[in-house]
Amino acid sequence: MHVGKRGAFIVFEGCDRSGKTTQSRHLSSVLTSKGVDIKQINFPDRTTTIGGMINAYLTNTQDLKDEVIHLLFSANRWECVDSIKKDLLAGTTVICDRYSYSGAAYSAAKGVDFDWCCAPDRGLLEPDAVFYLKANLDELTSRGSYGEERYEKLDFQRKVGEQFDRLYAQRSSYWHLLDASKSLQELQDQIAAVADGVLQQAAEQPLSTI
Ligand code: DGP
Ligand code: NA
Ligand code: NA
Repeated sequence: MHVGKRGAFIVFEGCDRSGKTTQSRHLSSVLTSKGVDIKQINFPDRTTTIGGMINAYLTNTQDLKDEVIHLLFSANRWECVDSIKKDLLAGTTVICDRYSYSGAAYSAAKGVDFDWCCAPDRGLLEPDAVFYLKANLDELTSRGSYGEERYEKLDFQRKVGEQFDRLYAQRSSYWHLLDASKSLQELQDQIAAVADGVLQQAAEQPLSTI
């Protein structure tokens, strides 16, 4: 294990189809080409047993109470915490597509109490940076229709967006707001400009928890 500087924990958040996945992959390849050791992950991690239950819910083969699926999404993050921590301490930068903020935003959008939604994720690792891709829902749908999964409906995505805005309003200093309607190139440049500083700062700071 590499002794010394830890890696940074970088999270991408936003509504479905806001471009998170494209941007997180792009940042991973940019940093990799600069010689940074990168691991890319995403939540939900559908490969675990809990992830399989989440997948059944999202693909509408299984119905679950709002509180139950909420806790499963949180448990899916908890089951990865040790591996994320190990990577960060070994000097690997972890780039993560969705995290606890999706947990709060999607369940609160259904009307579940916001503070209750945040509680199960307390104690998870705190990101060094959150890139919030704020989408204009009308522009997003003009790019094509949503998929078939449970949450992929315009009215629901609007509510999710309101909850992300609420999280942004009470944000910590490490949130970065990005206008998802900008061109891929503009977004890539904006993210890359922030990322170097994030890596440097993270290397000097101990890990903390939410
Ligand atoms: P994705 O693989 O990023 O498309 O995510 C699948 C769907 O699950 C997407 O609609 C967002 C939603 N989602 C992600 N994380 C959570 C969570 O923690 N709680 C809830 N309720 N939904 C989530
Ligand atoms: Na999706
Ligand atoms: Na994704």
